[in-house]
Amino acid sequence: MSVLQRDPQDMLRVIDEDGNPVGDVPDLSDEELVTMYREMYLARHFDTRAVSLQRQGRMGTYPPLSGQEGAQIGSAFALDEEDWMFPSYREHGAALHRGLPLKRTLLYWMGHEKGNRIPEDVNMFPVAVPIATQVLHATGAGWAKKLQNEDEAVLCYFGDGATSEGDFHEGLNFAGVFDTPNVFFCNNNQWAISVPRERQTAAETIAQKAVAYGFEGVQVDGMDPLAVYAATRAAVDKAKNPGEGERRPTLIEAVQYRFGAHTTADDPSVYRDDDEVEKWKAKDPIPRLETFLRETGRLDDEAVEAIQADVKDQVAEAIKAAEAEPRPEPDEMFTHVFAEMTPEIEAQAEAFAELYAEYGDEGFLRE
Ligand SMILES: Cc1ncc(C[n+]2csc(CCOP(=O)(O)OP(=O)(O)O)c2C)c(N)n1
Ligand SMILES: [Mg+2]
Repeated sequence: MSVLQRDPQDMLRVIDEDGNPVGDVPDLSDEELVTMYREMYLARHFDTRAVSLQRQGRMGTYPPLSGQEGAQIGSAFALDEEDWMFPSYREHGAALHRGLPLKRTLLYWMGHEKGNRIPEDVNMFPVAVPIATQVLHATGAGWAKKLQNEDEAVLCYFGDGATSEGDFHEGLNFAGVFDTPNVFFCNNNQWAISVPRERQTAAETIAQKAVAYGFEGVQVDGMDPLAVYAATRAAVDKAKNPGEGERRPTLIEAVQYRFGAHTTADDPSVYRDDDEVEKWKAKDPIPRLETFLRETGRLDDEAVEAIQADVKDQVAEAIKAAEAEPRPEPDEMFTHVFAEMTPEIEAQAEAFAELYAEYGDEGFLRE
């Protein structure tokens, strides 16, 4: 039986909160499992450095991902190279697994337009800040792949808050009707800025919404990277090669928690208790996978130390390279919106140029 053929209320789990196996460990080599751990550790370290850069005034507003590494790396791991990924604004870990250089992610959040330029050989779309809009893009891409007879799956990330948008419903409904090769991956991190999960929907789970669209929905422990991998891999396989009578799309709800603020412009202490944060920190995906790997003889002190040292160097180098880029000119924000400027954007660029000539940086930076 496929891991997808389960009740949407029956959460899939492979390792428990202490790292003990409680389900079928997916068929990954020792090397792949250690790489998964390394990338999760890298995402966490990158995140810690990025928040600290913002606090030092060396970076713009940044959305932290700590707590969500298992969901991001576990799911990205399940994609084949030719598959496509549509991120929201928090998927720095998944993007790094896909091959987006860390420097690009840093540049984007430092305000460089070129940070949003995805290398030709990386099958992912740019960051989507307007909530849930990428769901429509992903469904459209999935439909295109099907019409072109391409054997490719399209995975789309979005949050729990995004499931209240019309775009979510339209994207999933269309995917069901047209049977597109999509994997809809909901990072249910319990909060949409200050709105808690229970104010988002009266439904018991987000996974069960798939039933209304006519395809499978599965709830998975999003802080268990192996469960996330297993569910996503099954969904990717089904998207490309459905069994008799099966629909291609799947909705995965990965239940997890954002440890930090929504973005560096947010103060979560005004809307949630430390007790809640502590409760979820006990489920941290990184020590959990580490324990499993150590206890099954795949990782030891020496290997962990080597990974940690290597990751620190890699992130430090990316920061150095990003900071070495000349500051972007403010008018660059108009240049890359479309391949060619529309008349409206041209008018905005001209108005900006006049104001800039008159007031300079001072005029724009003044409080
Ligand atoms: C269409 C739209 N409405 C409102 C916002 C403002 N906004 C930014 S993030 C956010 C909350 C999103 O929560 P969720 O979907 O749970 O994702 P998370 O940030 O938790 O990863 C909102 C309302 C936006 N970016 N786009
Ligand atoms: Mg959320």
